[in-house]
Amino acid sequence: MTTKDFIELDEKYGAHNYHPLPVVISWAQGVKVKDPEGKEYFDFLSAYSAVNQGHRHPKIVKALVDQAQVCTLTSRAFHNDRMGGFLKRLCEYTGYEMALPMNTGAEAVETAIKAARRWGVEVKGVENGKQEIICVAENFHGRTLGAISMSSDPESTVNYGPYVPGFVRVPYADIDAMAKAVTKNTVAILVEPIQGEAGVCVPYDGYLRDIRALCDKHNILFIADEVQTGFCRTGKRFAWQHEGARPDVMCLGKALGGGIMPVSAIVADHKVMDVFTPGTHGSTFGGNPLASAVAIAAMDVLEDEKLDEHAEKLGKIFRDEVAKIPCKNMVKVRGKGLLNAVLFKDGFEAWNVCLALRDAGLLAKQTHGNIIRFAPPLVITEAELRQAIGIISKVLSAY
Ligand code: IF1
Repeated sequence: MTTKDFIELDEKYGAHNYHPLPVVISWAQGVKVKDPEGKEYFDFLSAYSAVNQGHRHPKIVKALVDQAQVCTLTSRAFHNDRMGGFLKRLCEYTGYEMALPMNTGAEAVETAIKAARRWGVEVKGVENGKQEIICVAENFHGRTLGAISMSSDPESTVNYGPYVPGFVRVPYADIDAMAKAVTKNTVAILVEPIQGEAGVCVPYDGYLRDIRALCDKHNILFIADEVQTGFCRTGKRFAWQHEGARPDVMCLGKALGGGIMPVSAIVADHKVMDVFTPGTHGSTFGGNPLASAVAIAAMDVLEDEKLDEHAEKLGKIFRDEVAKIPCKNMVKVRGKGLLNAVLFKDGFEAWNVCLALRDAGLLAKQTHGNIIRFAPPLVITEAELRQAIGIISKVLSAY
């Protein structure tokens, strides 16, 4: 079967809830992918940062295969001999006391919302049903009803009402608006340290520290959605570390599964996590032995290969070099570590650039029409990065 045949199959039998770039990936290794015709591409999306460790990292594949031959799923009705080691590793890696494992990023966000609402009643003393969570405009926290009820994006919310109440949305990176939105019923403030879907929006330096201070002042939980920014993507293990503003709860996902399994979690200290008691939350697949084994290997790779420092160093090279490209429609390149985006003039059709990049051997995806996100696997070498920048330069110069 050819690329055309595979795309037709998707179109015919799959719900049309996506508009993917017309390319089919049938093989992947490290920073490279191939289509059914054998054409090779640099992967500059990394499954939205779920493949930070590179495609099919041998250590993570080995962990998967070894565990698959022993025990894969138990449910939480019984203990298994892998989950505890995974949660201990995750707590040590993140610097939190406890973790609650789920599967997808959206579930981690839901878990954090539930934790905050319960904490609000049981610890802060807010009346049940009155809890408020402050979120910010142009957020992206997933596709569940809870997550889209925070969203300001018409595409992901239209006709899905009634929405979940209890969210108060304020403008992005506006600490005064955030402070004004605080009431006695505010239980949490939820933000992405760098907004991904919004087009890799980096807030002013000090934004997270300001949120931390606001939360401390009013006894509010600071929840950071690090699903996309976490696990070395921005040049630190977690993006909040750029500002030293430690959240009370982190939502984690994507690269926690090493590009192989959906694995997510929230981490927090006892004071929050102890609100969960038997029967109050859970998931059939959360903490399963296969996911646990994979996640341990995923964190080992990030640490052993120092992918935080590597992302920091290569990100600087990327932004410096791309900023030099003579492209008259390019406004700027922004980002942190290896989470970057090129912003084009208003009304510019970045989709066409993505098609041209594809033809030139590099896969990237536009967001908001005029922004292209560039986020290669963090295992990319400097030589590979420079080669990829060459492709980007050649294509962008023509626009
Ligand atoms: C899609 C974006 C990225 C996330 C943050 C939670 C989740 C995500 C900060 C939910 C998911 C996705 C999902 C994917 C596109 C993608 C995305 F463009 F929409 F914003 F990465 F940039 N918090 N991000 O970024 O995680 O439940 O999907 O595991 O098509 O929905 P999930």
